[in-house]
Formats: sequence, structure tokens, C-alpha cells
Amino acid sequence: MSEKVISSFDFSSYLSKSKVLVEEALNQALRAEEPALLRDAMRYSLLAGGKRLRPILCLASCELAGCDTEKAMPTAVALEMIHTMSLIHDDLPAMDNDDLRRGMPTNHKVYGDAIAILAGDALLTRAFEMVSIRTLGVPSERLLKIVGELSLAAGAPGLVGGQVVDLESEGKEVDLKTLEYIHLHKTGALLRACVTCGALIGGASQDLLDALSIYANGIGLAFQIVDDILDVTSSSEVLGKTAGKDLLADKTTYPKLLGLDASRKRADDLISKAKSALDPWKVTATPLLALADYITNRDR
Ligand code: GRG
Repeated sequence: MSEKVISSFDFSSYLSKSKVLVEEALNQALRAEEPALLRDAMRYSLLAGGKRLRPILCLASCELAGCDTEKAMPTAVALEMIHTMSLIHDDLPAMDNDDLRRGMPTNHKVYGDAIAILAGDALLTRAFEMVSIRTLGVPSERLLKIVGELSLAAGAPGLVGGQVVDLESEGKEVDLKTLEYIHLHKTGALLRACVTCGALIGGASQDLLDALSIYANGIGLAFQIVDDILDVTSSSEVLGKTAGKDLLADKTTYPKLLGLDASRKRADDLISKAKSALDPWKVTATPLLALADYITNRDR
């Protein structure tokens, strides 16, 4: 029975249906923003496409915990807002100084540095509004935990901390431990929050939260290893962002430290470990298992 359920799961249709729901919710979320220039800048980057992996992970985790995904949608939107904010800020001249993101000119190239910074700030703060004010039918103690998770993921213990160590490491010899620190904070922390927040909304048991924590750590690191690999092996056209950037910025990456084959193997091992953590939920975790595979098999 379980094997049949797994093999009949149509991941591509799951992904496209989830994306449609997420795109609609993202579009609705920023309709009434003022002033208009700020709203345009926020919408420009938030609605520019992207894989929407973070909100989909949140919805899938909520579903695994046995809850209606509608209740998790404001949090899923909040996670994509935080992610988009980090991309806008990361692309600024003072950071990675990039011109291309999601196949379009970066936010500061269109709106200027000041508005790009403010659009990022407004998306970050709006994310907390989505969870605390715009979520319906979820007990407030769960929402409080989610606000805590998002604060940790976005701040010094997460994205900001990882970004600082990344900036400090440019042009230096970096060992595997520091590289892992950067990735687990800069990229892994938010992916982990997606899974944890979805599960918290669904009222997951401690056993499930613990298993999801192992799953999230594995996919978080694997995601960034694949990102490093794609930076070397893919093109700007396919990625929608500048390829070959890590080499130009003299960044330490997994391919640089381990080589391409060993990096790919490390990503695959992390994904198998992440999936094994969900063995007791094998049937109902099908979307999360398929999302883990998608992370290593993606081409952008
Ligand atoms: C101001 C609170 C605050 C944080 C900003 C700039 C910064 C601190 C952190 C940088 C974080 C960052 C840009 C990490 C890279 C993560 C990454 C691999 C992004 C690409 O994600 P995809 O491939 O992109 O999911 P799409 O476009 O598909 O969503």
C-alpha cells in the first residue's frame, strides 16, 4: 500500500499546484501597501518568480502535522518575504553587488539603493505582521513560537550572522568548518524555520518536530552545496542570477574545497540522511521526501 502511494505521487503536479496557491497569496498580501513607490519595489522582487521552495516546505510540513494548509499560508508568505528581503539586501553594492536576480534587474538597479534597502526592511517587518496579525484559527501560543523561530532565523543567530561571516571570509582561506557555519546560518536557518514553523502551526508532536529538525538541517546544507555546484556548472540564463560569481568574488565553496564529485556526493548523502529521519512518517511525508530530492536534482 505505502509503496503504491509513494509511486503514484505526482510531484510535478504537486509543485505546480502549490506554486499557484503561493503566488496568489503573495499577490494578495501586498495589495494595500503605501506609499505606492514602496509597494511597487516590494512587489517587484516578491512577485518576480523564484522556486517558492520555502513557502512550499512550510505548507508541506503543516500538512504532515495533520493540519489544513490554509492556516499556514500567512506564515508561508512571511517566509518568502524574509527570503526576498535577504535577496534584495544581498544584491546591494555594499554586499554582493549583483545586477541580475530571478531573471530580472536587481531591486536597487530599478529603484535605487535607498528604496531597495527600505523595500527589504518593509518586507522583513511585514513578515511578522503576516504571522501575528493576519493568521486566523491558530492558537496564539503557536504563533508566538513562530515569531520566535523567525526572529532567530533572520537575525544574528541565522541569516545576518551567516552573511557577516561570509563577508569576512571573502578572499581568505576558509576551512570546511567555517564554510559549513556560513551555509547553515545564511541559508540553512531559514529553510529550517520553514519546516519548523509549518509543523508548529499543525501542532506537531515532539517526535515529529525532532525528526523534522534532522530533515531540515540536511536539506539546508545540501541546498547550499547544490547552489555552489550550480554556480560553477550552470549559466546565468538558466539560474536567473549571475553564474560564476563565487569564483570572481574569490569565495570558498564546496566545489573549491572538495571538488565537484565529492561535493555532489556530500549533497546526496545529506539528502538520504534527511529523508531517513522521516521513515516513521514515510507515507504521509511523501511531499517532503520529494522536495528533498528536488533540492539535489534542481537545475536552478
Ligand atoms: C537584514 C535581517 C536581514 C538579513 C539580511 C543579506 C543577508 C542578511 C543575508 C543573505 C542571505 C542569502 C542571500 C543567502 C543565499 C540563500 C540562497 C542560496 C538563495 C537562493 O535561493 P533560491 O535558489 O532562490 O531558493 P529563488 O529565487 O528560487 O527563491
